[in-house]
Amino acid sequence: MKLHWSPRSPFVRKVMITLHETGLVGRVECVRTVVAMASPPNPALLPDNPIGKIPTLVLDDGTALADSRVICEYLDTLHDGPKLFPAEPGRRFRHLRWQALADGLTDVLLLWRNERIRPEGTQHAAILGAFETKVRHAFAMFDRESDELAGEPFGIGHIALACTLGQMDFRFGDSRWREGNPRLARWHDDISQRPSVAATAIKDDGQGQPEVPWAAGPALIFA
Ligand SMILES: N[C@@H](CCC(=O)N[C@@H](CS)C(=O)NCC(=O)O)C(=O)O
Repeated sequence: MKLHWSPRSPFVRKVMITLHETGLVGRVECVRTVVAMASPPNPALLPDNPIGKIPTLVLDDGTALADSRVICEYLDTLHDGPKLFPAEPGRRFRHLRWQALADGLTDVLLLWRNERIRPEGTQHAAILGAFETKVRHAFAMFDRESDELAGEPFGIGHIALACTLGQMDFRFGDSRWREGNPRLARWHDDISQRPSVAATAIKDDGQGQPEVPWAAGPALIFA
């Protein structure tokens, strides 16, 4: 199988954690595929994914699976270990709900950063304000649910949230989110020790678009 991959994508990271957890990491060839929302789509990716997003997984028969949710669920069918998408409906929908909210929050973080690094005078205050409100509320919700997260056997909900929080640290490193969300911070510290999570920490390899320094955005204190 071939994975359109980047070391700095939170959604690709979900797939990488799943590959480590399921013992399938050796079955996938990772191909560095540069994408950026505000740039022309990568022509090497379009034949496999017409909407130009990563992760995209190309199976050995040529079928291309798009979207981390679909890819992770597919990979979970290929092994006999503990399932990351549990079958029992109560547990399954707990994980799917966390995944939906965490992935949605990651989407907001990507869009928020794009808006924040636009040249001064072209940013939309209403959009910036709405993103900040959503992020604050989502962090508060996950903070309230930290005990439930810690009590639930590891699964896709945890994977998605670990990737969201990793993205927050990667792109909003000075946000001080831990100060206002101490239970979630403890949960994140614990989950970050897990070998699959530690092995897949987001890294910037400098490929593709020049990185806009974070300092270009207005100061953000999220505590
Ligand atoms: N819902 C998708 C989101 C994937 C996504 O937004 N990936 C980003 C990279 S982190 C991307 O490909 N951005 C390029 C673009 O939007 O054109 C998933 O879960 O895989």
